[in-house]
Amino acid sequence: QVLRTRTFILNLSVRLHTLIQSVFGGPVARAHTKWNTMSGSDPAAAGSLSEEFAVPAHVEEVRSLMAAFAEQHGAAGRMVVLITSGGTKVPLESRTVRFLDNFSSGRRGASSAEYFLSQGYAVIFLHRHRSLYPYTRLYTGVNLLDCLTLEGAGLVTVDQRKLPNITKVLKRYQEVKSAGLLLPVEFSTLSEYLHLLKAAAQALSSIGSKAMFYLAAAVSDFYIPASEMPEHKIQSSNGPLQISMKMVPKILKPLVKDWAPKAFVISFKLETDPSILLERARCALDTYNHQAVVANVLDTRHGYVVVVTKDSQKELVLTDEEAQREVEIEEKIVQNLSHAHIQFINQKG
Ligand code: 9Z3
Repeated sequence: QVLRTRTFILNLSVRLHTLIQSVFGGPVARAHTKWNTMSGSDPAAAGSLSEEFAVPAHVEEVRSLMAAFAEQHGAAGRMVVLITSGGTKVPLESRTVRFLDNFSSGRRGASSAEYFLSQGYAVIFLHRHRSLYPYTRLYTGVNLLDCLTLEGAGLVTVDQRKLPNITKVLKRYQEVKSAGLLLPVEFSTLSEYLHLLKAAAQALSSIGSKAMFYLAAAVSDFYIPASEMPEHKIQSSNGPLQISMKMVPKILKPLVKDWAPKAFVISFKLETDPSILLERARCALDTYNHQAVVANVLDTRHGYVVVVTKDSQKELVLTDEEAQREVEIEEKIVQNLSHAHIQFINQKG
């Protein structure tokens, strides 16, 4: 199958880490990939995950952190949401110079995390390394050094006019951090994403219906198995590149059926052609049997989504007036879903 570049961005460069994220960002569980040599198992079977996809070296450590987080907040009567956010990276070479990326800035996941925290949830934020992060996302367009003045003798002052609402945002960020309500976990590659999501599902199984999965990450449907991947950088002197990719196993199936059968699970469906969106969303719901699909079109995702469930279809729209007041559609999505989650818990117990 020849690679179609329509839904991917071929990313040849490593993105720069923004200074502001390193200053404000909290401690993060970082995934380091250890490549195994793997071959020929059935990718459709979720049991074969470790055979086809390299296991991140510290998955067990992250699993324990997530399990302790879920237990602690579950015991305190809190609901816990696992948010996935950002795009997955699919390497083309083992010693990776080039990779395929799925489009996602991480804005939806990062802003949703803030609204879930406001609704009283504890949040596990499984996000792509260097994608947008709760609270710091509000300052991504700002060069931090332009906001600071060196006053001498180790004293630095901040120009608050250049960091809108910084006092309020910082206060909220520190409240969330000191209450231990946000657990950030990072992924970069598709393999890391798949293994960490499986570990999260197992870690959250102890709190049953109090767990929500909010799967906003943009996940590749295609990958190159490590056994078929060249070790070294592909040489352009060999002529034009043709890549054959395999289908990624549908992780939602075992997640809903085996790993977290009592949880409230929400997936996102992204299309560029609006005419097939709802049919694709319904198809996902029928296939995976989870609770809801949030359907969106790439160009209009900031102002319009449809929450599709087995027996309902709810359009969420930002009016011009709301957009002007900088209301975010994620506030409406989170309100809708947290309400549905409470009903779900009341029914299931
Ligand atoms: C989404 O559809 C998200 O809403 C976006 C958010 C990625 C569009 P941003 O991060 O964008 O705010 O820039 N996520 C799911 C995308 C996805 O990969 N879905 C798969 C599919 O549509 C699996 S259900 O087939």
